[in-house]
Amino acid sequence: MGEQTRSQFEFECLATCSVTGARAGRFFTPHGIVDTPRFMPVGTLADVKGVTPAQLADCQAQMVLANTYHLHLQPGEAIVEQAGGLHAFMGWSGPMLTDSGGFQVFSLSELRQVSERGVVFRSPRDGDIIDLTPERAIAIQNILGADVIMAFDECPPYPAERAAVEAATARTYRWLERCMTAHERTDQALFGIVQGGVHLDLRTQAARELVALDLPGYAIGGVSVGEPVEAMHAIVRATAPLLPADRPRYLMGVGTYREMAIAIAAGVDLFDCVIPTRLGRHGTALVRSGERLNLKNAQFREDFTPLDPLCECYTCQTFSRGYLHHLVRSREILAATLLSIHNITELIRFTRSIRAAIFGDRFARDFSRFLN
Ligand code: PRF
Ligand code: ZN
Repeated sequence: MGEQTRSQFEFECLATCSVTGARAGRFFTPHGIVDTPRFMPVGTLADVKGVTPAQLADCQAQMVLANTYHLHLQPGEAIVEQAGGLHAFMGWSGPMLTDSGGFQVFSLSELRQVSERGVVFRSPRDGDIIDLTPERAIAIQNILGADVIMAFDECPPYPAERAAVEAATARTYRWLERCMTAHERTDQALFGIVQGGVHLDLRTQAARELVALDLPGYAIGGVSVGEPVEAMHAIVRATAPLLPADRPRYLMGVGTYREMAIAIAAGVDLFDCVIPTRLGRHGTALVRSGERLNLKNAQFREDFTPLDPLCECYTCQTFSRGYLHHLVRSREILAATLLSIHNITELIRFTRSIRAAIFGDRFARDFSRFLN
């Protein structure tokens, strides 16, 4: 990786916890700074479902995700390129990250054939045969133009035979080498992904091999695929500390309070998850107690207090639980928007409050209920 690219994607550690491995930092990208730890909302199809970019900014979102798999199927990267790239296409001028499609092919498509070359599958949209290789996944992400692009990986299912996990992990490494060779843009950072299933020795080995490749950032993949949460905690605790302290660490697809707090304690900086928007579309609000409020419930009909009286989001500043109950019951699309705005704000608030606690060196104490 060239000097120019490295300096464009600097990760600066500003404070560390004296008890855990938690750190507060800043990640520089060509489209702005990400203050870490931070939750990143998911905008699969170049939109965070039901939420405009202006609303996302109000939620304190800094970095937003999109998906290679979905955008390749619809509308296709050529359209995004014609629009001037993903930022211009979707109207988000801040930092962006695209996932490679590796995980989505394995979780969403049928009739897939995996070989050393890549993955061949049938488009769930129109039945077309689609061929995704490490080279192709990088070429598409180079065209989309996000600040951070992800390596094309093989995420083994859970449970799986150890031998199968070993093979997927080794293949993920070989695919990463091909991704690095294919990657052409110096204004995009390619992150490697540690696989290895629930096997800590495979995780350790994969992390060591990836670190030797000197990438600008690293992700822990292959978690939250059905394994017990304790297994995920063990994976994160064993893997994160092996990744370079001067690069961002990203735990893919995780966005629950306890799992984020534990991962931050292990030294993770970035998270993404569809939880806030998916729950929002289903009439559910996340609140800081950890409870999930089902707004459909009759108990909220005459409750004219905000979802969370302490929350600074537009929804809580403007509307009552009773009004949200009415919108959910009436199946109004505004319900999804307002609940998604609140839920995204809430998960970002959680990571921001941890960041503030790290600066005050009170993270281990103030968040001990999540860590023990
Ligand atoms: N790989 C990729 N994207 C992902 C994952 C992965 O393992 C996960 C695992 N939960 C979420 N998103 N490329
Ligand atoms: Zn709110």
